[in-house]
Amino acid sequence: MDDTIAAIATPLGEGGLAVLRISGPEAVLIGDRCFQPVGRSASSLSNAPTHTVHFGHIVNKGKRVDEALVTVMLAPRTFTRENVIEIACHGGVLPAKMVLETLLQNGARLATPGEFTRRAFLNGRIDLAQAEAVADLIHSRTEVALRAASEQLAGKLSHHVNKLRDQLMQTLAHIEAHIDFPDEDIAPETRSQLIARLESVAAKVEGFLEHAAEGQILRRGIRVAIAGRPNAGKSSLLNQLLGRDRAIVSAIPGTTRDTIEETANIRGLPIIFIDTAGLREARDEIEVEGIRRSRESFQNSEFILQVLDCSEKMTNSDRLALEEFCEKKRILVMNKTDLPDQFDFDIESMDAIPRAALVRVSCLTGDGLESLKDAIKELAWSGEIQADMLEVMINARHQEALERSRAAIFRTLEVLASGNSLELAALDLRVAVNAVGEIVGQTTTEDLLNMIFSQFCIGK
Ligand SMILES: Nc1nc2c(ncn2[C@@H]2O[C@H](COP(=O)(O)OP(=O)(O)O)[C@@H](O)[C@H]2O)c(=O)[nH]1
Ligand SMILES: [Mg+2]
Repeated sequence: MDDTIAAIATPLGEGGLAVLRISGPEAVLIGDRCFQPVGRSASSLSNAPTHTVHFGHIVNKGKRVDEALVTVMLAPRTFTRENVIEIACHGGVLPAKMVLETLLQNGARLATPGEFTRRAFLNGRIDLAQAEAVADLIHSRTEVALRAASEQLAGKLSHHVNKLRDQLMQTLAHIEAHIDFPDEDIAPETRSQLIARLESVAAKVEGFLEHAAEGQILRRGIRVAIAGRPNAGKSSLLNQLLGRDRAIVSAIPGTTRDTIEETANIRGLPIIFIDTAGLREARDEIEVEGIRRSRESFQNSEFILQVLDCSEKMTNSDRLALEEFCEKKRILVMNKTDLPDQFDFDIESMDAIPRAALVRVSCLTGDGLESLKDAIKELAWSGEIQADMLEVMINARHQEALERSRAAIFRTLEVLASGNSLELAALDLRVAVNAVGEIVGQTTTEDLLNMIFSQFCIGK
C-alpha cells in the first residue's frame, strides 16, 4: 500500500471528541505538515518516539483549525502495520471535517469503507475472519453477540478453522504421495485409513455447521411478529418488551396501521419485534394495506406472538387467527390478566393449537413478562448459550464455504470408496481445502474482499 489514507474514525455528530486516523508511509510527514506542537512536546512528530501523545494545534495554511492531541504510532506495532497517526480533536461535525480537509490538502487520500481493516488484513496482522469480527464487534446488539465477536477477533474461530484446514492438507499430502508412485498399487488398508481420517474431518465440518443458525441469530437477530385482533394489546406488548413507549397505545381499535420494527435484547439475544395492524375486516384503504403488511410480516418472521384479550369473550376473529397460524411456530400470549377473566374458551383443547406455549401476562402491570421473555428465548434458541459455542459462531459466508467444503469431502470419500483413481480424489480434496481457506482468507479474490469491506464504515 504505497499511499497514505485518512478518515474520521468516530461517528459524525456532536460529541466530546472526534478522532481521525491516518495510515500509510507518509502518515508522519503529513502529520508534521498539519500539526504544531505546543509546550514540552517533541519539536516535530517525525522526531517523536513511537506510541507517544503530543499536544498542539492543527494548522491549515497558517490558520489554526483546532486544538488536538496527536498520537504517533510507527510500524509495525499498529492496527494496519503501517505508520499511523491518530488525531483527537474537538467533537462536532465541523471541527472534525476541517481537520480532515487539512489532512487531505496535505497529501492524504480519503479512505474507502473498511480500508484500515483491509490494510490490517493485507499486511498480515489479522486474517479475514478476524477482519469480519471487527465489523461484527461494531454492529453487535447484545453482550452475547459482542462476546462472540471478540472471541473471533482474538482468533479463536481462525484457530479452529486452521486446524481443520491442516487436517485436510495432511490427508491431501497423503493421497498425493501415493499418486507420485503410480507403480505401487495403494493397499486397501491405506485406502480405508484415508477414508477414516476424512470421515473424522467431515464430522468436524458438520460440527461447525451445527452452529450456523445461532451465528445468524447473534449477528442479524431473529424476527418475531406480534399478531392479534385490534385492541388485544399488541402495541402495549411491544412497548413492554422494548422497555419504552415506542408504539401508540389507545383504546381505539385499529390505531396501529403500519408495521413497526424494533430490536430488543431478550436474554442476550437480539430479537426484532414487529408490531402489526390488528387482523379484522378492514374499514378503509389504509387498513387494507396495513393488514396486508401484517400478513407479510407473519410470513417473514421466525415465529409469532399471538395476543389474545382474556378480559373479553373469544371472538370469531380470534378463532380465525388461531387457525390461520396453526402451521407457524408461535407463543400464545393471554393478555390483560389484571382484569376479570371473561375468556370463555379452553384454547389448549383446540385442535389447531399443537405444542404452542401459552403465557399469561398483563401489559398494564408487567405481570408475566419475565416468563414470556423466557419462552421467547427458549423458542429462539433452545439450550444454554455456552462459552465454547461462541468461539465457532460462523457467519453466512463461512457457512457457505463450509458447505462447499463438506460437499467436496463427500465427493472425495466416494472416489476413495469406489476404488477410482487417486488423482480424482486429490482434485476434490483440493477444492475442500481451498473452500475452508476462504474463511480465514488463505484463498481470496478481489471481489470477496470488496464484498466484505464494503460493509464497514469509513474510518474503520
Ligand atoms: N387493563 C389492561 N389494559 C390493557 C392491557 N394491555 C393493553 N391494554 C389496553 O388495551 C387497549 C389497546 O391496547 P393496544 O396496545 O393499543 O392494543 P393493539 O390494538 O393490539 O395494539 C389500550 O387502551 C391499552 O391501554 C392490559 O394488560 N391490561
Ligand atoms: Mg396497536
